[in-house]
Amino acid sequence: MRLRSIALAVITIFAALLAADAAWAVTIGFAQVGTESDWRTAFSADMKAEAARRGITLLFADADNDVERQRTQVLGFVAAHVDAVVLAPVVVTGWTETLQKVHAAGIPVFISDRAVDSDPSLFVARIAADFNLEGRLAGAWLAQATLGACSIVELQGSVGSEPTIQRHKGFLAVISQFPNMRILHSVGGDFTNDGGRQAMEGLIHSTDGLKDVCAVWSHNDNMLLGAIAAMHAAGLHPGHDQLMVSVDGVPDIFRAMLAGDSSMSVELKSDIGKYIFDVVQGYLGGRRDYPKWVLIPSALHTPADAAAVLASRGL
Ligand code: GZL
Repeated sequence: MRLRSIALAVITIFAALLAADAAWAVTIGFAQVGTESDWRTAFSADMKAEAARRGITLLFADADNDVERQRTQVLGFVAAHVDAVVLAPVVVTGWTETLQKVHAAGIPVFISDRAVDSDPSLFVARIAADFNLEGRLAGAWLAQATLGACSIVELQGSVGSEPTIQRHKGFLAVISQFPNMRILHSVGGDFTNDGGRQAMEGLIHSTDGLKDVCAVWSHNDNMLLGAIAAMHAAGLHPGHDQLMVSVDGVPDIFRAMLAGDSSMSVELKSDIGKYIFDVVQGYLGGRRDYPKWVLIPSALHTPADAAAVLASRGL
């Protein structure tokens, strides 16, 4: 009996050491889009902090919004023999050959945040919010706020990225149900403050000071914050003469709400490292029942809860 107890104890300790070693020794390559927005910066910081909390060795690559560079960085992870690749792809297209090479190397790929149009067999799962829903929520909020009558200018994110494609589609799907709601002009702003400011400067010029424009719909907060600066510089009154609607829920958009410059933002959670690493480590530990899309929820915020949201974040 005593021998049996000793054997059981040795097996238990060995299993625990193996598990600890597996958790400690995991090396993950994370291919990030860039530093184009406050949301992106927050997402990167969360991934690094969560990896550190879990004892994961995180190889972090910033593509600076350049998909060619990002493809090279992903192949660099293969050469480094990482245990897994997490990819936040700059754009949707052009990933199949790269993902086939990662797959051939026997390294699992997890798509985070944005999306790829490659065969889903080339990645384990995508952990991301529903960008089409974000567009629909923004469209529905605007429809109820304007009783279904509003001429809109749209600030579009990076061309070819999943959030740009789906937020536009979702927004249009809702407002097209209202005969008196229309997008007058769509201008690209690449998800940055400067991009939004420059786009708005052009729109102010081409619409004679946003005459007849009832609302600005922006694919992210940073472009809207840039647009707000341009409108103030032109002596216009964002949030008063035009409703100002966007996505992300970054701290400065809640401050803009409290200043009366922003009307609504659909929050995109940036602290998603825990969800991503749960899936990655679960898969490396043997779990095989993950859905192809692990959905992250979105919430809608207005000036009514802006102060509470900032307080809840200790800001
Ligand atoms: C969406 C994310 C978008 C953010 C922008 O998940 O990819 O990219 O909405 C960021 O702020 O640039």
